[in-house]
Amino acid sequence: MKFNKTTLSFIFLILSGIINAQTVSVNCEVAPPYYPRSEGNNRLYDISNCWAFGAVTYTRVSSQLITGNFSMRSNTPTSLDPNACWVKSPWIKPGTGNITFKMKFEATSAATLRRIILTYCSYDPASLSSSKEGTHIRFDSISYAPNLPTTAQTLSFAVPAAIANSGLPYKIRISFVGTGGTTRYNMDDLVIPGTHWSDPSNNCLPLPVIQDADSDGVADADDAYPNDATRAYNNYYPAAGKGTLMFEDLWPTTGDYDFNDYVASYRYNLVTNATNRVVEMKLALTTRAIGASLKNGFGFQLNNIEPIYVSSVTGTQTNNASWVSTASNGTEEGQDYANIIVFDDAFKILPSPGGSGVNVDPANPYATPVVQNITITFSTLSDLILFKDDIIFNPYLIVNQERGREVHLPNFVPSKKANVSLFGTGQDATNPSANKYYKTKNNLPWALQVEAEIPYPKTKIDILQAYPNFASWAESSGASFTDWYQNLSGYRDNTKIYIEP
Ligand SMILES: [Ca+2]
Ligand SMILES: [Ca+2]
Ligand SMILES: [Ca+2]
Ligand SMILES: [Ca+2]
Repeated sequence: MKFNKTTLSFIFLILSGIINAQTVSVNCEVAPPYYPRSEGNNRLYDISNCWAFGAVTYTRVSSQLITGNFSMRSNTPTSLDPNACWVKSPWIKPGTGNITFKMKFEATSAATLRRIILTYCSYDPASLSSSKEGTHIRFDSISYAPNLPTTAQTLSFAVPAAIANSGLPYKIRISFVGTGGTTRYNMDDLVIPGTHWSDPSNNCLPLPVIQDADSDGVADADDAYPNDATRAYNNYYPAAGKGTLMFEDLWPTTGDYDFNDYVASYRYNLVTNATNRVVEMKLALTTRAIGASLKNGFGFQLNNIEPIYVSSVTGTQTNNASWVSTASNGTEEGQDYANIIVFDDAFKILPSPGGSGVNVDPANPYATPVVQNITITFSTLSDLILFKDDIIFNPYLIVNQERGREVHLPNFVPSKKANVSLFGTGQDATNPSANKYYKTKNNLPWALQVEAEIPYPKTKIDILQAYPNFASWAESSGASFTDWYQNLSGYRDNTKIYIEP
């Protein structure tokens, strides 16, 4: 199809039709069920739908009709007071566009002034009146003097921007005022863009209003991002507070087993939209201690999530390390699943203030922990949908700039770049066919993830001494002493733990 101005305006008309499909209207023609049509009954029907009339009646006198068999007719206006003679809409959630109606005068007469005044009012639950109307605010008018047209014409007034698409209920009042002479108004076919929001079964008060500023379908009260239609909820891990990650870097040998070669606090937030789709992962990683002489990197894999799901990554600091190759979307090149290398060398994140290591020996100066905020933005393509349960956070240490030497949490799979020939060497008893990874034959791990912010052993102190119940917990594969890390009597040896100031 070749687009020209006509087709474009035609398409625009269709679109505006869709956007403003809803209208609230009155044409005076309908009577309540089981009642014959008459001036009174038809008006009663419209009142039952929450229209209101002040000194305006229905008429079927042919000289007074505009369309159909019935029209509205005003009293003789005697003042310019807009509170005397009017038609008032039900509560409406106004859309955009024009309020239109047809009108004419019953006679033309000199030395008169006639004026139509449009006002709106908001819903005021604190109002003492039973209608709960706020103050009426004038937004438009049209005056006739000295000539009063006696043939029907269509008047059109824009819905004020202050109330259009606000999501809140308003009433529109059209007042018929004037001075001099006896000429009355006839009106018909009033149409207001918007949605009927009055409840006839509740005194015509507004239906409950659910505020949803960004129209994403999640009420403002439940929406963590009330002005962002692409985001709705935060989902934190851990749900409250921070967790702790601790690594031993001499894998596949157990080394001094002090679990402080890299220590970080973490919390991540999976930001989901109104349909519970994950749009973003925001990881706050706080490097607290480096009890290592090796220069270790850190990264994580999102298990089973292919790199194509990721559109961008920010907040990493890999300092152009030669072993880090990053694709344009921020994930590591050459991986089957999304891997994010957070840093290449922990000492570049938290430099040593003196002495060996950082924050593991009370004799050395303390370095204030450093927070890194990593944001992964996921693709918005419709065939790449992730829900929060799809995200499996698989953090790992990369030992001493050797890309293949990965140290993972117990029973977490290695990335594609891990050197699997190290499995089964030293004390490692990894057995992929039994889904056993990164554990000794006694099930002791080289990495820990705890859903609480806990202290770690001082340098060269075995965690089995600092946390006396750790061995029972690990060797039972987590069956006993699930609370081994708690600060309970007999659970920690505080002389063996590094106390952060
Ligand atoms: Ca009519
Ligand atoms: Ca919302
Ligand atoms: Ca939102
Ligand atoms: Ca160690």
